[in-house]
Amino acid sequence: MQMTNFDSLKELLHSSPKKIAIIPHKNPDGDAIGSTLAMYHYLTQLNHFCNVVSPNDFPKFLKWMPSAKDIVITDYAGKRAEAIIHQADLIFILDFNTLSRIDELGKWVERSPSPKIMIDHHREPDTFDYMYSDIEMPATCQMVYNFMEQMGDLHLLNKSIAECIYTGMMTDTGGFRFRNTSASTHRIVAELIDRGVEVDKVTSYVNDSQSAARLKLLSITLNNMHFLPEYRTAFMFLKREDLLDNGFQKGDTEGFVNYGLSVDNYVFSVIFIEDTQHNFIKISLRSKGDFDVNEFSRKYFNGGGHMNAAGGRSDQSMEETLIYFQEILTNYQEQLKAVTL
Ligand SMILES: [Mn+2]
Repeated sequence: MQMTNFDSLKELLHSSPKKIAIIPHKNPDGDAIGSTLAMYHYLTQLNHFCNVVSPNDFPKFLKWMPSAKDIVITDYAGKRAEAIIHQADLIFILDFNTLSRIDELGKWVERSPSPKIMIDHHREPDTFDYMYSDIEMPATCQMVYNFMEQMGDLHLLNKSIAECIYTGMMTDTGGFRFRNTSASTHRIVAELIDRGVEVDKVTSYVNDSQSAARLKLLSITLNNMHFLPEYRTAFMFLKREDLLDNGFQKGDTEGFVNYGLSVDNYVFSVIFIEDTQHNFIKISLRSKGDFDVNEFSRKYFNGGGHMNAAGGRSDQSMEETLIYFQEILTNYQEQLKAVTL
């Protein structure tokens, strides 16, 4: 376990009540909301005054989570968010590792003299007062469990915490299917079920609350899918007018990119989505095996992430971007062919 300074943090958390701000990354996903709410329910039991402060809103399929309605959303309540950060004695940063990922919230955090605790599984973290960084971990939620264990507080893991941790572990591992799903992932899940998680209920809340808009957009995306068997690659795209015509809301296209990896023997999938407000294209990249999309995206699309999941962007038009992508791909034919599954 790569934790730094955690003995002094243990003392800090078990002394007098403190005001604590807990922050997920922008456009929070299941792991970001799951880990921050789990931490919230844990630290509240230690008698601290906690607030989860998100840079912006989060998708509907996470709104059922215990205390999700109490999350302070900076986009809607900037003054309140700023006051919470300003008054916080401790600041938790979960599921991200650089303050540039939370916009203006990051500036307020930077200005705060209070200790910052980062727990995250992404690469190349900035430096914080307390850090638990491990890129082998499938989800920050799994790290929150380890953190509670390290703090000697697993007896406080109640049903609410278990549901939050389970949600993050399930969503970040694609339903316990990705490579980083480990034996310890399943051991922890077993423990979470013992603490009251109803697997069918959580799965249904997360997966069966899709909007009609999302399914319409999915059908357009699949229609726009291009198959490149010689590269074992699929790519797809969504244009701004398709998004707007179908009542797109944030989060609606989450996970679409994974369909490209469901093609037999394919190892690389990319989706290009025009932003609805600004002139750029958001790119999501997924791979199987040892094809490193983090490196690919860093090199060509100003992004990054993990070995098998990364994001990026393009400031060119959709047509130019798709041509550019297919040109780059020609340099990777051998490498893509060689990926073993
Ligand atoms: Mn995560």
